[in-house]
Amino acid sequence: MPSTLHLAAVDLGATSGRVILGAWSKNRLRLREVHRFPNNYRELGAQTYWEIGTLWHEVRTGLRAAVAALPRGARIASVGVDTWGCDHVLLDDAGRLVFPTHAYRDTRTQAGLGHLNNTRAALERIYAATGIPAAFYNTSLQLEETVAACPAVTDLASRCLFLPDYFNFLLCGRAENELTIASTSQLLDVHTPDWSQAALTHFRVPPQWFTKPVRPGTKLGKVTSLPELAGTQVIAVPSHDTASAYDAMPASPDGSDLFLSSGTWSLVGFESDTPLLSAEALAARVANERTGDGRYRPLTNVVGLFLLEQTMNDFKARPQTPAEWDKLITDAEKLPAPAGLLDPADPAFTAPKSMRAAIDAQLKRKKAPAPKNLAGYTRLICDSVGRGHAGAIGAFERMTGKKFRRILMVGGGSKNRLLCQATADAAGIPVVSFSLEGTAVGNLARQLVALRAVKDLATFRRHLSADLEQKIYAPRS
Ligand code: LFR
Repeated sequence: MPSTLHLAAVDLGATSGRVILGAWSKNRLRLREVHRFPNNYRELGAQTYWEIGTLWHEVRTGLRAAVAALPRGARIASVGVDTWGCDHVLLDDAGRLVFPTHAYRDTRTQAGLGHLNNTRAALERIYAATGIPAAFYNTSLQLEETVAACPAVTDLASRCLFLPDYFNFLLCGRAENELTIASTSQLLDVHTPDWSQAALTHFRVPPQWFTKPVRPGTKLGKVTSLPELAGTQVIAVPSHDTASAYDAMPASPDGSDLFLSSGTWSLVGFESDTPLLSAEALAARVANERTGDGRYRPLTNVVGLFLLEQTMNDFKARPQTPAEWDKLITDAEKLPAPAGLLDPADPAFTAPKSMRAAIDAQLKRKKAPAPKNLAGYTRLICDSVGRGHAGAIGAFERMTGKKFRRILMVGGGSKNRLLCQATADAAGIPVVSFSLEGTAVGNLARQLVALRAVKDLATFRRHLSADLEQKIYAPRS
């Protein structure tokens, strides 16, 4: 094996995507972001879609940039792809797309969601079978709507691939469903690494659309579609971005850390050998998604920095540099605590035309004043999301009888000191934030283990924590 191993991580988020070149040498991982691009869903008539062709173009541009950034004579040993959860493509036998790729924020699942939520017995049965609560973005509800709205699709399509599965397929020609992304669908059996017949039947999803999921770490084959990467191995990583982010957490092995991956969504959870399937877990909307090693990651989705991202669009003012971000956060910190906080779970926040107007409407109902400027909204949003984090943590402590000692925070929000402090204050336990591209690091970590450059994930986490910068936010009473 060469003294430095070069690997590429393709990490696609709902608001931006990036390609990162990793260099592993002497038990240290160095990252270089070689390509970053904005991502957004697009409205066409009443529907919202992803621009799949654009995403694939950006993936290829990024991988070429990764090759161009290599030291002379070096090559990229492997590549892994992760994306947000739930979204998927439908293909025919020739690998052609036979249905447009909807974005999970499309409102088409609302009727199905309402129906599932109102049918107590079905809700409980599906939760017992899959460990996933009802949510508008679930693949189950999306496919149920697709088949109902367009029954002929069951003749046209022969295969359903989640987005990372599809990009792997475009890279190397092998079509597989990967376990962690499959576990976001509400169609996977919670007790086995295979599909739930009960859920597939309930949502009327043709079972032949899926194959038994492969485990993260599976080598899928060599890149065939990009001559610059000929010879590079495509590895199925924990291809759900949250699973990769959780893998990168330098957690203490005693299980006393709570994990928080903060981006568009705040994913609050922990690692566990067993799923949480009680009535309380269903009421608290705990999703038992899978970890990279096939265990469980009970977690709650709290609406996260999507609120701030969208509000910034309304103000047409987005900080561009770290100094501008610092100024916004400092201005927000100086303001008095908001009189009332937002309920981030308000369905009006799912995909509003104007987030500012949606926030103002909720405040009006609560008879609370609307902030005057972007700093005011930033303060309100960070304090509200922080309280949302604390609520999720409190529910986990009640359900498990565990007492978490630290909140480990990665992702874009871990750089936002207002949010970190608000979380520590509301939860009453310290937040440890890492300057870490968590998702890309987890993606690369699994490649290193698959290539046998690192023994296992625990070893990787040990190496990683040895050289990580961290910042601790103690709760203020
Ligand atoms: C985060 C994430 C969440 C998932 C949401 C929708 O990027 O993957 O884990 O619930 O997007 O798919």
